[in-house]
Amino acid sequence: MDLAIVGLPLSGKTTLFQALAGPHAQRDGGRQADARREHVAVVRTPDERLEKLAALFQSKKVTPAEVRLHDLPAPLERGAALSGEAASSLGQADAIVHVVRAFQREDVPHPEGSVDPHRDVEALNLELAYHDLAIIERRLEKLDTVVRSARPGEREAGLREQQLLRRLKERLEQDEPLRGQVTDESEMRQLAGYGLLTLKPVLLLVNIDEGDGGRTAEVEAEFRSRHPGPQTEVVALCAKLEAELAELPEDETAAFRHELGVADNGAGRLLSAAYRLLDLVTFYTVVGDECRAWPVPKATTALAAAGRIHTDMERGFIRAEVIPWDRLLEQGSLAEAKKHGLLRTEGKQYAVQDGDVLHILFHV
Ligand SMILES: Nc1nc2c(ncn2[C@@H]2O[C@H](COP(=O)(O)OP(=O)(O)OP(=O)(O)O)[C@@H](O)[C@H]2O)c(=O)[nH]1
Ligand SMILES: [Mg+2]
Repeated sequence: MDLAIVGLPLSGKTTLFQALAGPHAQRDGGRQADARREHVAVVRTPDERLEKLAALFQSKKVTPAEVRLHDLPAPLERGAALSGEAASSLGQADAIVHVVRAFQREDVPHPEGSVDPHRDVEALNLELAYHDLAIIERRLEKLDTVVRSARPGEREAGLREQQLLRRLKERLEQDEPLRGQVTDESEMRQLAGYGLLTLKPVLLLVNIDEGDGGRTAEVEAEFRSRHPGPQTEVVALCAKLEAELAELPEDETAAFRHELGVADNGAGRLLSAAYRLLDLVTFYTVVGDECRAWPVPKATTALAAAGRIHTDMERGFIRAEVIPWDRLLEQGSLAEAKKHGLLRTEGKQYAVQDGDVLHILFHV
């Protein structure tokens, strides 16, 4: 999964990036980070289920699901187009993490002169919408020529695309993002290569004050009602605090969180929200001495899941043995689960459920 972090200048993007990726993430190969360039880090998804399974099987290798995070430079000034590099990286992301500043801090001046997160959400949304509008307008211009010079059989497709793009253009002109506007799968495929940013699921990350850790639920509810929309999630956390906690040894952080009144792990909450946003489920495999987590889209079949693991498994698929992770933990071993008839046998079309432990039987 690729998540691109965007936001207005000084909203806390890099701080969030460091909170998620750890304190060393930004020092690409020891060189001091350049704030005007993109930085990428691979983050291991915290996963309690995986850890418990690994402990049960005494796995030597534990492989969690990975998320690639992209810290993108903010546009240089209000209304300036995104840099080509940032736009292309955003265009390839699975979801956008939109960081908005809600923290007060005298020594970090807000570029607009005051802290007003709702205004800032709209400002960045507008910028992304302009970006999409420009893409659509360029494409429509090209299509005009294509349709005029097309042979009769090919004209149809061009006209259909024209219709679709005109509909989307209208939405953008009304300041509406494209998210949720395209439900037809073939239309979605048609648009896939265009890098339309407001079409992507978005996670609104409200960067709150250190002292507001106890108010996260309230802040999230407020932003959800002020910025509703399909494929939108809201998470409130204090990026600076989370970045500081990420530097501490893990066994010390729980006590600190308790003391500060910030209950859960902010990075974990953000990543869970991203999984929900993208409608992903996670299945597990235990093979040899490796225990591994695999995120896949909801409704993925056992056959496709096998293909994720290895193409040979998909080609030679015979059947899958399946058990929910917590059932397996209760039973203590696969043999015990089998004895009690809890290890189910499923075929190619079985829709993999969140938390399933899969054992794929296949021939090569
Ligand atoms: N008090 C407080 N300060 C924060 C928080 N998040 C970020 N900051 C501070 O705000 C300043 C800017 O943070 P950055 O993470 O560099 O912001 P950015 O969005 O990456 O900035 P640009 O890349 O320059 O656009 C830094 O001094 C941070 O320490 C927060 O949650 N609370
Ligand atoms: Mg930055």
